[in-house]
Amino acid sequence: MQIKTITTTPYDDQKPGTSGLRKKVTVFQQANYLENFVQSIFDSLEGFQGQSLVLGGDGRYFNRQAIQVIIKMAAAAGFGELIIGQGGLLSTPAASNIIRKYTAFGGIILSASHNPGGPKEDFGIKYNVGNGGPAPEKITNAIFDHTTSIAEYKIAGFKDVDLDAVGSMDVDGVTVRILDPVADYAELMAEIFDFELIKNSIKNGDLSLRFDAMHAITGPYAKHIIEDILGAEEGTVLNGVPLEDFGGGHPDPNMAHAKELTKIMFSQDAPTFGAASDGDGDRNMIMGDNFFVTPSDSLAIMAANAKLIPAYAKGISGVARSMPTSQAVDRVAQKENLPCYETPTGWKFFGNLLDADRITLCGEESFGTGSNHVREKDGLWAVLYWMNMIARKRQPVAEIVADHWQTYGRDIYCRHDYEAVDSAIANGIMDLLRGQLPTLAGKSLADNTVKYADEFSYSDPVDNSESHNQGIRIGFTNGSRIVFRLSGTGTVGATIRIYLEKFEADADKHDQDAQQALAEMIEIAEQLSEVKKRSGRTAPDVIT
Ligand code: VG1
Ligand code: CO
Repeated sequence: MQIKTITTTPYDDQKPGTSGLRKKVTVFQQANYLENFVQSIFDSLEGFQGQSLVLGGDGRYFNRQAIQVIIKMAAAAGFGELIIGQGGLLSTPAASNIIRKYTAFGGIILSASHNPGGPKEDFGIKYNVGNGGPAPEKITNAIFDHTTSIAEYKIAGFKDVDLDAVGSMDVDGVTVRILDPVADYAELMAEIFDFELIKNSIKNGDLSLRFDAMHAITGPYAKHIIEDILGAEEGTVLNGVPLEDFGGGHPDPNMAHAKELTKIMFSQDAPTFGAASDGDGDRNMIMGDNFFVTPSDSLAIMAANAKLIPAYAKGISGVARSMPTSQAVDRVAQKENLPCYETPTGWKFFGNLLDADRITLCGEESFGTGSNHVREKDGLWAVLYWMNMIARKRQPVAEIVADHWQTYGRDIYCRHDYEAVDSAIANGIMDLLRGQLPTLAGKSLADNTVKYADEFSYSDPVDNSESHNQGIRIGFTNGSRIVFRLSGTGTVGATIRIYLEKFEADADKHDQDAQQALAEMIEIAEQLSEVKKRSGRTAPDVIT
């Protein structure tokens, strides 16, 4: 194999965020930008000579070009085999599954997830380790260190590889294996869920549904599983053709961005079940007939009903949620006597807990839910979980949720995002909050007394690694809570996220609108942070 060594100079902005390195496509198109980062990944790893590397992405603009570069660099670095999704496509959970199933050394996933795509929009890259999950901070920090001093990279001299023909080929001594991106994933789903039951529910009309793939990666997965295997009629999957720019939309499955689905689900003749997934297929939104399920409630309801799903029928070992996720799942864990962990935002923090079998299910408020079947959150899996649950319970979604609240109480929840705020202003807001933390405990704000006010730190119970500055949280004696964080996935300025929640035990008050029920918390949040005042905004950009 002819290997070229190319001299390069460092870029100073290659620090991976919550989920890999995300930048504008134009940033990635700068000379050696992608190459520097990829070489830095390889330089941070040891023992991969002759091993397999999984490669795939969500199909957004720049996916194909990037994959060709990575193939040649991985070959030059000494990987023995490259396992690639046909057309360079793999959903994030499917990539995780393939890493595990074929015992690959790791994988590189190309995606900026829910961020828009296209020549002027976002691209992203992240490294996943051998358990199939996102690299832990120890590795992402090492990658960043390498990017700051990189002086050269190595790349093989062979021609571009044909990504479209399934099969194995030898390219200058490296095996390149192109896989059907859907087959292994569909097989895994069939092992987890009761497909016969779901199929019958669809057939007899108990379960009618729409799935919005948002012109992103889950299109082919959902079409194959929901339409071909489970027999839902053609057209059940909306926007099922992946496009490089997601049709100009924002592939984020929430009511603000999945407009077509939301309109259908809030219409007079809505189906019984509606769902959507994001750019790379790891997020999910769950809806019923004229009803929206918050991701935090969804996680709690899934945990409470795990025994209805074949793969979890024997019980689950524990649950985990990211810190800003509502405490709804904690109530289920308490009742069922299960361990419950609170981790920083980002899926990489669940990996050790899943590997050690301390938890089986986990989730985040940001429309992410998953289990020990892979090491990423999994959008379609969550959708199939709900379909299996509905088929067993034979109840409308709204009733399943109301029953759950009746048993556990309702954690009324919402998140306000202020996007593309000037970074200096956003940092000023966080500093203002930080400065107040020592004085807040015991204080009364409106009718609420502050119980604690701190900045969240996490100590991983499996490997004892520490993560600091993971969000500012203010808890009240009545169980209400406000959390403030800066996003680690945005690419323009800073995004401020405010997470608000309030516990309501009284079933007569469960039917409230979240914004109204949380009005007092929203006001306290502004009083403490001055987000509107300092950013000059009158309202959040997105409310979920
Ligand atoms: C956001 C979410 C976080 C999620 C991350 C990756 O991060 O809040 O919960 O894990 O996106 O999701 P941040 O730092 O912007 O708040 V995905 O579907 O974009 O890979
Ligand atoms: Co995603």
